[in-house]
Amino acid sequence: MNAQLTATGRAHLRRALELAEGGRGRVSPNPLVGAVIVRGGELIGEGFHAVLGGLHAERAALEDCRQRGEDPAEATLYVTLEPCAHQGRQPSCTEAILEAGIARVVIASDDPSEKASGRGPGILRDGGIEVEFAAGEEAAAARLLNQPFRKHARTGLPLVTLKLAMSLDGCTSTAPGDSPWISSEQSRALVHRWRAESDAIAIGIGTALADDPLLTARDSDTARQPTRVVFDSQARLPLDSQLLRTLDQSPVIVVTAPHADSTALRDAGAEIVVAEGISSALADLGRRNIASLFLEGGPTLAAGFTEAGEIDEARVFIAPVLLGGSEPQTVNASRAGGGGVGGSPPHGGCGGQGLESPGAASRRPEQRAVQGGPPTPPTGPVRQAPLSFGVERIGDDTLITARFKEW
Ligand code: AOF
Ligand code: ZN
Repeated sequence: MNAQLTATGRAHLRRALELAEGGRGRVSPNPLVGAVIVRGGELIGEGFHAVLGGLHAERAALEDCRQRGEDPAEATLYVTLEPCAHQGRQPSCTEAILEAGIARVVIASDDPSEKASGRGPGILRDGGIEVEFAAGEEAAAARLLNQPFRKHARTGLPLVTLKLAMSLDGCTSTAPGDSPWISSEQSRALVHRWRAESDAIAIGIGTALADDPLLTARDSDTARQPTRVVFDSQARLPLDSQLLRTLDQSPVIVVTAPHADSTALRDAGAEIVVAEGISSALADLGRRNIASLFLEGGPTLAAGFTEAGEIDEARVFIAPVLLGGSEPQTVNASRAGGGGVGGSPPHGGCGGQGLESPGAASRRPEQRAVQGGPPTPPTGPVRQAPLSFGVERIGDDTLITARFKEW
């Protein structure tokens, strides 16, 4: 049942949502969850899921209650995700809620995973607890909080977020000899935070060859490094690349085509995913518990994912500079790069290969990049309108975020 909550009830849920943020970058593939316990209008306990394998939010809030010397009996529990009913890394939360004598549970979002999907709320109701699902803004915020978890639970695939930085004239890379950066320092800091919040970062082989990037998260708050993924159909990633030399920092997955000989890469310590295309690569990454994939590979990789219909979110920085140039240019991993699954050479995203013709670009990205000629004309619908989007200033840059799917 969807509840019409009072303003106070909604405020408690908003506090629970705020608490849930404390687990960002620390609990994947599990969800971000926050909970507060209220009795007689007074908040007597709060908690969140802080670390993968640690206490679930509900138990953390009950524990907080006890530490404050409060009794949760007859209280209301506000929680951002439906309580679990299974024994996993942690014991079931429904059991703890029943044992504590909680009278009412207000839930902001459902849990679409197979082991959940309403079981917990059902058990609570059977146990005589009043259970309500919130509607409206707080419910929407709770679902948005866990898009990677929700998509992974529903489809087995990671949530894909595309990141690009471009100049006012649509370039996604700078000329040789110029500073390699397009976006401002503040934007780059934000990108490092996003890397730290992602399970994996992907680039194409073109970028890997041109830039020899590290792809680690250099954010002071980084709890764990993302897995690095290279789409490299021919298994050309150099054995002395920075990626393979830093396997002690985080794993490297190389996605190759079925015919490629990846023995040397495997011997060097890379994990190999053999995939026919982007969708099958995503399915494999999902099976490895990668619930979020951050694309940093530039226009060609972006075009491949767009054509496959696999972009869930885009975050694009526009910097107030002109970069010019109509020739393919060198690329830097954190700004641009080439290489879909097919493994194309890098290009600069300018001179007819840039973002001004995304429809054409997404038709046959590999062929386009390999041939280097003008884009092939569109042969079908390619335009994807976002479900929602926002615009903000980051340093000197403009950041456009757009959501194409909601899970
Ligand atoms: C969490 N934190 O606060 C809640 C979760 O086996 P486990 O312990 O890893 O359980 C993970 C599942 O538990 C998760 O997929 C979700 O369905 C449910 N609820 N999980 O990690 C929490 N409330
Ligand atoms: Zn739980």
